[in-house]
Amino acid sequence: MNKTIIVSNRLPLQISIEQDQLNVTPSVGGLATGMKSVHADGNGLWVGWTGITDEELDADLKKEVDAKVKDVKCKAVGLTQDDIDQFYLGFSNRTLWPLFHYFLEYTEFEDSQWEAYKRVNQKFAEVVLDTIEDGDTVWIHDYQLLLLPQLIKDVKPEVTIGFFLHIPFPSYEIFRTFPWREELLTGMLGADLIGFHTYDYERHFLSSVKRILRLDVNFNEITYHDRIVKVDSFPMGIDYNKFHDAALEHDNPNTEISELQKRIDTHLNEDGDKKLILSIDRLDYTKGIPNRIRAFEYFLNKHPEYKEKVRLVMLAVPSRSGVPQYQLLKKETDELVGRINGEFSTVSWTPIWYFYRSLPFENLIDLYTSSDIALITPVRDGMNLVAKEYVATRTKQDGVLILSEMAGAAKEMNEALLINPNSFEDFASALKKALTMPLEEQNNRMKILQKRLKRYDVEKWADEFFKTLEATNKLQDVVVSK
Ligand code: GDG
Repeated sequence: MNKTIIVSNRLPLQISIEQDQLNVTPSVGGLATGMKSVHADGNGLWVGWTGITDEELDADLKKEVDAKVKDVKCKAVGLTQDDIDQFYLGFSNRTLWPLFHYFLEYTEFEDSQWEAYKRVNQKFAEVVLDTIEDGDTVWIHDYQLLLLPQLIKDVKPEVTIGFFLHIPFPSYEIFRTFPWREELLTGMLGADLIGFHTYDYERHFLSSVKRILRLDVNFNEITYHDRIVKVDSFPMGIDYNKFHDAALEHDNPNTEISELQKRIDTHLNEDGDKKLILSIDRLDYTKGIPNRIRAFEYFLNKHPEYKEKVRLVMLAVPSRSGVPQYQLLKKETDELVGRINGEFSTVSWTPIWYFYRSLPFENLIDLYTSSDIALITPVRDGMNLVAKEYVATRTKQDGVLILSEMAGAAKEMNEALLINPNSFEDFASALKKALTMPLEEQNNRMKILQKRLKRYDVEKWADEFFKTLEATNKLQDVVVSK
């Protein structure tokens, strides 16, 4: 029986070792939900890193990890601390991440890190090749594994390979600066289907393939050696029902009220017309956090009548703190929040509530359901699922989403207030518009957004990708038999 193998940098598991006791718990992120049906399928397997380096495991513990991981239909790729430093914190997050998000000034081109990237992609290939057979299907995820499709295809031409990129693919003018551009593109072209969140990323990729590799591109099909590689866009959805149902449960008077919710309620009750503006992101320079804080300051100065009437609740989730730019961003954010709170606070009001931590899912729902406005303003973002989650939790169809044009999600969310995240004027007028928007208009916009997100949820996304992958496979049969 043929099987499907999912490959991502991290396995959808949390593994911890406490007092020599090994605990393995599945993590319930969006990707794991989308992959559920594929993975749960009789012969599904997920390949990736466990989050524990080889150095942390002696032979016995490694055996135990492998066994427990196998129980949940996963297979571990062993990575050393040096791999993590060079491949993950290094090439993936200091080269590919900034370059693909148009942060050329942060992009490092280091030969040694490129070597590590190739070495680790090879490690992933070896684990996959160890279990794969002709007729199997592989679905590879994201920018850490761009070389993996070709590494598998070279050895096993009879397997079907799909690749999905979760971040933007930059324009040709940016991509051409990359020293190993041919290798990276040919690495991706090992796949039979390459998926992006938006049509723009797709067309940027096709343009680089045409101009750098000089290959024939016919609409969205690339002729590469004797194969056809299909390229398409699949905007990733969320687990809509999970968020919507959690919000309904939150509204249920019998549900226990969290400490966070009590604090929020106190704030709202102090003065009936206080409004909450929410922002949630990983603390990443692509998310536009300092600019958002400055724009909020600009708004308070431009519209002083909103002082003491609005509060920005900002959740910044710690991320990649081993990379210097992220440490600098943390410092900048702390200073900005401190300065603005120092400048504007009164005895009864702090303009910004700032949380630098990850919150449990229930608290995320507290924040989504309590906020009148979501202010999601990345300077560049592949998709942005937070924007979609906010919409899914608005069970009364009220609330306003202000969304950056630079997020992939903006392409499907025209009913949000779309802004250029570099314009303080755009911020201020969108905030004013959101704060004064009649309920009926909020309802009308929310209804359309919800309908769309409910229909195209994360399972549908995975389904569409898979169906297209299967069809691509049939297309190959036609090409081969011609
Ligand atoms: C990459 C791309 C693309 C956040 N804080 C907490 C928490 N979260 C959850 C959110 C959401 C997820 O994390 C963040 O997803 P995003 O899509 O917003 O952003 P990235 O992490 O940058 O993801 C992005 C995505 O991949 C998928 O392709 O959309 O463009 O950059 O689901 O809910 N969850 C919990 N506590 C938190 O404090 N439990």
